[in-house]
Amino acid sequence: MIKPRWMILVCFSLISVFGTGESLTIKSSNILAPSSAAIAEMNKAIANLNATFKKIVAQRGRISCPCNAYTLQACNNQKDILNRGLISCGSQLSSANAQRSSLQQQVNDLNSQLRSEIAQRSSLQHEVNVLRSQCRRSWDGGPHYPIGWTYFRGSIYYVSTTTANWPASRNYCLSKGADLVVINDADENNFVRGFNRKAWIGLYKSGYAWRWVDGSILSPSVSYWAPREPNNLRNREDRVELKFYNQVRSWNDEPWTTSNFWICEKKV
Ligand code: MAN
Ligand code: CA
Repeated sequence: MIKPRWMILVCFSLISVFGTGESLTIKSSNILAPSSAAIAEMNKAIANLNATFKKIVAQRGRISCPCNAYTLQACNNQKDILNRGLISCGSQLSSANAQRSSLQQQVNDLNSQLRSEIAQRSSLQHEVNVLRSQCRRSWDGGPHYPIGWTYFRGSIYYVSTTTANWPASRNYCLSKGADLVVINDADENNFVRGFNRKAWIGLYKSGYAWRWVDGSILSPSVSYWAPREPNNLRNREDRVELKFYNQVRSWNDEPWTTSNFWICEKKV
């Protein structure tokens, strides 16, 4: 029979060591979705530790205390083992909890980074949409020209990729609703020189005058003959080519039969 005095003594010391037997509690309510896999792992580990803690507490509860002078030492030994188990379990729990808080912090940081990146992406998407609609507007509303034709000051221009005599060149332009280029001023002359081709222009001999294909007579103040041109070599030069395209005074008279590149102009 156990004497009540021993019973009280043993139970008192167990309670003083283990407290009232409450296990550590883990708060899991503040984990935000989406929680990372790492946090899920941590929660599992913490749940395991909690279970172990409870198991030890339950074990402690099952210690009967048939304590008498002979069994007290054994009882104390068991109590010490459980005590150490609880201490180690508790410290593992608190380190696991700390680790989980740090992971939670990382998840929070990543979440806020994600939110800011989502916001940034939607603002960029908006910018893309604005630019797209601007492009579409200018494409739909703005003029668009056939490939190979270049816009300059109210006309589009085409420089050939093959060569032909003057009338064949002109026919090509006419077939495109254009004509050989009529050069009205220095800027236009400079523009066509920029094609860097020895090419037919829309200027021809008409009686004693030089006439443009639009019917106008060449104005001496807007002519860009090369030095010593037109020279009507062998008395058979009746058409005009842009010959020295590297210099402002670039024109030369040539026989119509010469094979040249050519430049068309079409008003738009
Ligand atoms: C060639 C032809 C002529 C031109 C002279 C200039 O003979 O292109 O039309 O006048 O060169 O040297
Ligand atoms: Ca000449």
